[in-house]
Amino acid sequence: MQTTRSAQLFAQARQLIPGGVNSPVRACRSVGCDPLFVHKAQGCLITDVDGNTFIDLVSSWGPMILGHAHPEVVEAIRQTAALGTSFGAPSPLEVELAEKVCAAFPSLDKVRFVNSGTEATMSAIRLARAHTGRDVVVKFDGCYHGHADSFLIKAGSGLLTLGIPGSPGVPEDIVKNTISIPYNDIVLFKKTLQERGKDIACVIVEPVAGNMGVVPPEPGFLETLREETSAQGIVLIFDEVITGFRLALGGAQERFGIQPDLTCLGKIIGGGLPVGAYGGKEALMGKVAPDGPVYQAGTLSGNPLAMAAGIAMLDVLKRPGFYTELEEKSDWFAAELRSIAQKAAVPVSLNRIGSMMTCFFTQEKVHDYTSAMTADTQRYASHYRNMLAQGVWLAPSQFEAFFLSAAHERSHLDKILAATEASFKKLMG
Ligand code: HOZ
Repeated sequence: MQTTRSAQLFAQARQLIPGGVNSPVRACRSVGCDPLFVHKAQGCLITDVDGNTFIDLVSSWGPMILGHAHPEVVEAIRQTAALGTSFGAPSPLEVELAEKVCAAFPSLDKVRFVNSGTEATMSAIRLARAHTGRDVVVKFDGCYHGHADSFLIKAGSGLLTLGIPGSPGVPEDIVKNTISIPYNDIVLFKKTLQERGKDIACVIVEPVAGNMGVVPPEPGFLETLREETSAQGIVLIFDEVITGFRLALGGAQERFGIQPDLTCLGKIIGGGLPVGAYGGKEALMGKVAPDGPVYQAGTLSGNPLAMAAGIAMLDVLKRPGFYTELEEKSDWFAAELRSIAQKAAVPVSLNRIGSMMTCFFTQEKVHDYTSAMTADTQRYASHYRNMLAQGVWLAPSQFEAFFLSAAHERSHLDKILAATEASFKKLMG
């Protein structure tokens, strides 16, 4: 594969941007490659600046559930851009998207739009602290809630990939106010709340973890979080930045039938443009400025282009049969992958829920951070390179999800499966 132009751009980028990238995992270090620079993407295909085209399983880390450059989304952006790209004042599109989001998520009376998932989660915990008058945040090992200080403790995503589950620069006082416990550990969770309940402002969780690879909640886990937090007046926050509009129109909370107090959204609601959101019932959201004292603001919040892209995307997602079709396709694909792994005798543990999945290179059932860490990252790196050479674009880390979209057709999936079979043979040969 010819990668000269990407290599030139990467050399230039490294002089100008830390690590040559604007988000660490993209540097591809854990898979032993240099990044390829993207020229364009259409449907489920992504083309680099050297003209190599790949079947994309990253889907921009989640948002592209319709595939890239979906005509309805692109048209909405085009028409909106002609009217102006930012006003710093309310516009009708914000109301329309807010209506759609609140209709899809019955736990939301109101929603505030921000610019990223990180902004959503950091604003949500501020609100939870103000509401309860308590400081402590409980999170789960390997979950990732963006890069605000409170969350960079035993965090997933890039921190897990780079082996730096904490970060210098986070004040000790913040670390003291964050408790991180193993995902899916109901016993320890209950004990933590018994011991520290009166200090705890909120429990924040990815209802399906997607940043240590995909790790679904075990039966009873989310139910326990809901029961125990309610009993102690603790705010339960679902970080549905990945799962919102991915696992169902109403996200993981619809799928599991559990309503949190606050929900954080991002990715899909912006149709591929930078958006985040947090929302909940009036009792909490009524405390956000200017209705209440909890301050949070942003020049580009509710940006018209992002709102228009989000509206267009949600309108497609609402069409009958969208999620059923995606589910059936994903189910079939995961079953094929499992059977290929079995035939090739590659020890893998495939976690899937809906259209998000991770193929962990381990024999162990992956149910938390510790079991995720048993994955053979070197083997994943070889697999990544094998797949790239065959035209398949995987996440450059063992500890991320891959996402199917409406644009992945049977022919694409067959090619991915054939490439996987060849890669697995090579790994075992
Ligand atoms: N934290 C993102 C994945 N969970 C990576 C974002 C990116 O590098 O674009």
